[in-house]
Amino acid sequence: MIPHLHPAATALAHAQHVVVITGAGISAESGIRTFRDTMEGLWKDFDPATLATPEAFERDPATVTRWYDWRRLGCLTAEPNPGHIALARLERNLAATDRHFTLLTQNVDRLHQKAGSHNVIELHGSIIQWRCTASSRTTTPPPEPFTTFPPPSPFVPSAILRPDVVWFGESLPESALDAADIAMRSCDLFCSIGTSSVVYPAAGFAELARRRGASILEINPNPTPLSPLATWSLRGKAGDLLPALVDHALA
Ligand code: BJW
Repeated sequence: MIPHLHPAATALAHAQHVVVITGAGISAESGIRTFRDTMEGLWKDFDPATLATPEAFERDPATVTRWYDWRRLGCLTAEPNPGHIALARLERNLAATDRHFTLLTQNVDRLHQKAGSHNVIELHGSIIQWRCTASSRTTTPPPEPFTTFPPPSPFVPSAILRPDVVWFGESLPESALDAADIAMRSCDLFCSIGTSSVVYPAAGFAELARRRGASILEINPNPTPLSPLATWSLRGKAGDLLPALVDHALA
């Protein structure tokens, strides 16, 4: 066992309601680029302000949908890594012992579901699903590249599709915010995994959980604004630390 895991693993072993929030870092080991890492972040080549806003989509829907289609195809072919799989295993084990587990994810890649997690709340939507700009109806396009940018809506003639994700300046789905709030009311251990903790409102959840009495565990190779508030900050990759932590807690 990695020695510094011990106190956090003990807390996990005794927790009654574990809430986990994940960010792009947990999918990095599945080959999906993160947003803000200095050397390899997705936005090293693409400016988020240019592409991840409703204004950008209105201005240049072709470029924005090309970028999202390229990422959609990458997510569809990616496989969950040991970090995703460890969280699915933790959920199954807690459920089997009448304890609670809630997974809040900022990721749009659906890899948690592919790994077998069930109680997943998608805070920033999903890139696998697309939405009609006129009717808001959603569809799951086939796993081939789009041939028209922006893709036409199958629901309303002359309308187009956009990715069913949350852009800057847009509200998070109300159902997701409500579910997150309810989970944080009874959570006694809050784990923040692979997120830079800079994008709100998700970045504020750990502080909220802490004020409600939960311990905070962070897993990230780098320090974040959350690190000083965390009860335990484990420095390393989610794909290494999560399986070891869950193994130890469930032993
Ligand atoms: C590893 C690793 C490994 C690497 N293992 N770890 C309060 C204060 C200030 C501003 C605001 C505020 N409230 C709202 C705002 C405005 C805005 C905001 O937060 N701005 C900040 C940037 C300042 N928020 C919003 O607009 C939100 N809407 C909203 O609040 O509506 C109401 C409102 C609007 C306007 C004003 C006020 C209220 C919406 C946010 C939507 C975010 N959308 C995106 C794009 C989704 C679609 C897409 O995929 O393209 O979501 S932005 C992008 O950032 C994406 C991510 O989910 C999100 C978070 O990024 P994440 O996951 O943390 O990734 P990275 O790359 O930042 O970090 C990766 C981490 O992994 C790093 O720390 C690495 O070290 C680590 N790592 N390898 C473990 N192997």
